[in-house]
Amino acid sequence: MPHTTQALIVIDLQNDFCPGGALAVAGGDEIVPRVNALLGAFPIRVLTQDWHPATHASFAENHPGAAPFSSTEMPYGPQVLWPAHCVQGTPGAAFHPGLHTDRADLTLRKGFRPAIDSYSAFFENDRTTATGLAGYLRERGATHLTFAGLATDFCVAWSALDAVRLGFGATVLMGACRAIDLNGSLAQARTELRAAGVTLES
Ligand code: VGL
Ligand code: ZN
Repeated sequence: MPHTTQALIVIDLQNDFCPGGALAVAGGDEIVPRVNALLGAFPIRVLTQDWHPATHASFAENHPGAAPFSSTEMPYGPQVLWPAHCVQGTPGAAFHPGLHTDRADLTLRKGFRPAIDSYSAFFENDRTTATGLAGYLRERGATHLTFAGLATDFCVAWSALDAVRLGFGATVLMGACRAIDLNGSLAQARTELRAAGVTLES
């Protein structure tokens, strides 16, 4: 039997994605106790942190006349325009105060390039700029990745899909995630995750 080394990847469990935040995900804060328990149970533990400059191209306010949650064309393809969120150094970009961040081995920041969004923890939305996480996990010997966090249908789904493309096994703990669900994005994400061979568990 080949040996499997498990890593937990907690996606963007930050104030702006929790109730009261700038891009609040319904029930986003409810997953904190479960994620804390998971952080105590995995040998490799990574947190990701959405980390945008105020000038970020994914913010509707940086596109005169554009409404939040509308879509635009970037040089790399379609991009949803979000309310400004997770601006570097602001309270909204901080992790939820109940999250046991001290248990993490690595915090990986993403989305810091002004012109490119980064939903996935592995590649930015141009699908070619790497974050470095794959190299970190390979050097630590990780072979199977378990995902939790926010939001199911954006950063969690894109990360899990990239994990499989990169040759890792991938599981999404749906009950340890919450979704934005923009125009059917949650149902679409479930379909794509299953088709790619990602295991969906509760
Ligand atoms: C996310 C939209 C914009 C996420 C991040 O963490 O799912 N969604 N930035
Ligand atoms: Zn973002």
